[in-house]
Amino acid sequence: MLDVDTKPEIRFRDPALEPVWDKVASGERLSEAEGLSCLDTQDLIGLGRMADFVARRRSGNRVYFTFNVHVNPTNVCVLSCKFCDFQAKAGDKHAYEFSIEDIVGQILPEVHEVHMVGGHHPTIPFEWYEDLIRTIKAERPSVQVKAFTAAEVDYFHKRFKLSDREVLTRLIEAGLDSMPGGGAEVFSERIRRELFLGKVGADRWIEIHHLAHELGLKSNATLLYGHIETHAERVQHLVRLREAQDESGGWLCFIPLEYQLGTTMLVPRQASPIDDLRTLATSRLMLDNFPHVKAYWVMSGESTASIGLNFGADDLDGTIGTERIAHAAMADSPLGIQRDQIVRLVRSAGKVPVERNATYDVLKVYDA
Ligand code: V47
Repeated sequence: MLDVDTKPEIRFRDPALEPVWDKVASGERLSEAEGLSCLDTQDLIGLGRMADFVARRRSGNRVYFTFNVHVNPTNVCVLSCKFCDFQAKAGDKHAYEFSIEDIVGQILPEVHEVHMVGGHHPTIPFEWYEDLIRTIKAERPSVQVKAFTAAEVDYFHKRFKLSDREVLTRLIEAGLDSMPGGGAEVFSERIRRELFLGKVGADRWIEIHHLAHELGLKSNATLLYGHIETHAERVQHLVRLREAQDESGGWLCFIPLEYQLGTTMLVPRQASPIDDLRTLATSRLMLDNFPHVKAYWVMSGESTASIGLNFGADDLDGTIGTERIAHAAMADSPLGIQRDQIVRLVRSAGKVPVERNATYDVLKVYDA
């Protein structure tokens, strides 16, 4: 185990990582150029040891997960993001809309978190979403609701002509507990124009999260990588998030999402496990003000995610139930996994599994 009080010796194959390590060990903030050195390095082991050091300095030996369920109320969406296989247009054969009853039926009473995001539906009224949260909270009182990305909040604002504050306040009054990190994609105007025109850009995404933080919600943040973005754009995304977190302190966890090719095929090949690990480790090193970094097993696969627990990640998301977004894009991970399997993955990385809820209250520590 690394001793986090003294600076352990790391023999780097890449000399560009030496000055990075000096700064990391003394708790100094890395520059954009240093972030790029991390993402570009061939010295995966050296990079991983630094990121693991930082993760241990923050979380000790602990790796967090939750007993949760992902629910996607509808895939009907007015947008046509070029990376998304999940969306459908009304009338498509694969279009669906769950009723509130269907959704509550998907939530086992004993789960701790429901993660709920969906398409930008053209006709569902705002009151339906309020009703949905209220009903979940009434029928599943011990479940925390982590729902609606900043992109959905922006859509509600435009479609229902409500201020962001009104949208968020009404959702909070209905019982919303926290916000997921989706919809951030890549904070690059070039990529937004090319891949997700019509959806929030960086400024709006951050503005909505900042307002949520002001209203007392905690939230997460994501980066969709492994498509047409450059390494420089990935690092710029991290720098922008770090600056935003300096202002509000309301983000709990950062999740790099590996683009799944599905039928959208923006690039010929999926990101490699090495790229996944480099992205995870660089995120941990750059985001010095984010409490947690998640290895999202659904998109990277279980094997890479479990190795990621030694490359800076201290969170594995959760059991998930039935995942639909990545699996619409043909992810080859299972739809959901058992608690036992998560505990096994964490232990095999030499760490201690800790069960949490959406806001990171500790529910159970799985001591040996
Ligand atoms: O915003 C869409 C992404 C996101 C694809 O907050 C795709 O704890 C890969 O944000 N390949 C939704 N990704 C998922 C998400 C998330 C997941 C887990 C945990 C949390 C959290 C948030 O999925 C979207 C978009 O960026 N997405 N299509 C695709 N083909």
